[in-house]
Amino acid sequence: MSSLDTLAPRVTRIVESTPVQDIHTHLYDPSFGSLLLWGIDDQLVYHYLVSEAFRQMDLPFDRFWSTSKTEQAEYVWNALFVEHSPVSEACRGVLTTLRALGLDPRRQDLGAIRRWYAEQRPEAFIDRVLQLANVERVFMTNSPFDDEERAFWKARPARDPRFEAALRIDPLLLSWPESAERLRRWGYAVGTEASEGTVSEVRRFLADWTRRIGSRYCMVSLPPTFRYPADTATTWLLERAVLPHCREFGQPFAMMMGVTRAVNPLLRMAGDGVGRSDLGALQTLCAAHPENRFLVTCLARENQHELVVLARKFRNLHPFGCWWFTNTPQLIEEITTLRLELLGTSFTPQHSDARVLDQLIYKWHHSREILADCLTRNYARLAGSGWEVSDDEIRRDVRELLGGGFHRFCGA
Ligand code: FIX
Ligand code: ZN
Repeated sequence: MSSLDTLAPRVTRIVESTPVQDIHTHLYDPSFGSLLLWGIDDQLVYHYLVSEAFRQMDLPFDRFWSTSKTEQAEYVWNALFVEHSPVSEACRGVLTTLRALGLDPRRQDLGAIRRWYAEQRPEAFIDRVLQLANVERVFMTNSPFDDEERAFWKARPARDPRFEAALRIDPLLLSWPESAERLRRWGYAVGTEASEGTVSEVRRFLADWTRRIGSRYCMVSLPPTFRYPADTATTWLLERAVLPHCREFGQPFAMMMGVTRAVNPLLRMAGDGVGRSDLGALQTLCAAHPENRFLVTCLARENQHELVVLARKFRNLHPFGCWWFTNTPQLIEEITTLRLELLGTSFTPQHSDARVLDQLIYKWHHSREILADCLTRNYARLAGSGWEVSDDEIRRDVRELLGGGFHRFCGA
């Protein structure tokens, strides 16, 4: 048998056994207690599923929101798993997760699954999930503007080294006058205009939080209307505070581009939508700030090709992940193939965006399967040109894609 006949299983084995650094999630260090979500009900009320469930239910929005989490989970379960086949990616995710945990929703009803979860000890469960997902490190999304989270940080929690911090600053960049007010309340002497004093106080705020939480990078999500440069607070805050801050701390700035918040506010967190971003803004940022490094993901499928082409032009740009509405098998395959063909291995194909610990299992199981397929296809083409890859070379490439490249880009 030639090594080509065994290529697919070799690649699959290596992709499955290589631990991943999950570079963007909404999970929390276990010491944050109730902020770290896990269990069947939290999986079922995941906003991806809630928006799908509403399409199948007549229930008024406020009736749904007025019920407890347990009842909401039952509504979702009935609408998406009992009354219809759970074919969507988010539904299948719940099934992949349960199966990996040894549960069978075809035989065990929701009550039985809940009873199984009630018997799990959190510490052991966290270890088990990380092991099943083969996740080595989880990057959190940490917002000083979130009152609940801020209170935890102020209490100086003992940290779990598997959970890394990342500083989220959407309100700072996107709702400046209101955020200025909050910064003032927290003891930072900022005005609303771009004076020297205000800029240096915003930098002090960023530095304080970066140190307090041990943040590894700074990040924002941006609407499709984002323009740069523009006559906006976002532009001067970026140029004079955020980008200099990232340079001072030697950290990348992550931009998640293309989300329109609250397209349907009745859906609450499930109500955000997508729009095509102006990547001319990103091009200008990369060109004008060569000393800064930009980690970028785009929500719109229509932006993916342009993002990859820009990354060929600017080595201070590192594309990452198949974000949210692009985190579906067909699009992951398309985007990952596009990136491999135009960037080689110099990108990070996926992040999980998990909000519930258990989701790490399905997000990584599904993504690893597709990554292995894409790599196998590319390596087979290489073999056709006379270059057969060795296991060591595959291992090196996969390590790079599952976190090594990200670390180097971060300057670690
Ligand atoms: O802005 C973000 O980080 C998004 O990932 C979230 O806002 C979004 O709700 C989400 O969970 C997407 O996967
Ligand atoms: Zn996210």
